[in-house]
Amino acid sequence: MLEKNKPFIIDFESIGDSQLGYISVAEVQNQVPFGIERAYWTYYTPNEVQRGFHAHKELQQVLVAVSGVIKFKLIDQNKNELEFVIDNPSKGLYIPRLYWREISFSHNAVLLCLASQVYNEEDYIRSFEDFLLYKNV
Ligand code: T46
Repeated sequence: MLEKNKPFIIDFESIGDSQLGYISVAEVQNQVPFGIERAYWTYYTPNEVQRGFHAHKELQQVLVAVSGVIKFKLIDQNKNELEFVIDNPSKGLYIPRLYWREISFSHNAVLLCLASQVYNEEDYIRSFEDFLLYKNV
């Protein structure tokens, strides 16, 4: 059973070789610990810009740096900080619900997000103070 309370790095299988290139696959239950309702991706984020600065009340995600290097600072409601770097398309980062995230990108980064729910602005907590006070029910 995959642990769903803490962020972790997923090592996707790389099928192929350096002469042909590779395929990696994300399947629900094998690598992704939720049903995927939606996929979206961000790109062309300038080097000096950080994204995120929010938490999700319910949304779980697996994030893949399809290209480039992406750095995450994740903070839980007890203010514990974790840092992750995804720098290879064969790796993913699982983020459970209720983690504040701050994200920086290399110039060529494309961030693919596999999400457990459809987009809902009501699911966002965009103030860090509100995040710390949010009652996890
Ligand atoms: C996350 C990190 C890793 C939409 O209109 N539709 C959508 O489907 C989405 C995802 C966003 N938006 C709007 C909402 C905001 O006005 O696009 C704007 C930027 O979205 P967001 O604040 O979610 O962007 P990021 O890059 O800070 O966060 C994204 C994911 O959306 C978010 O869930 O955790 O990547």
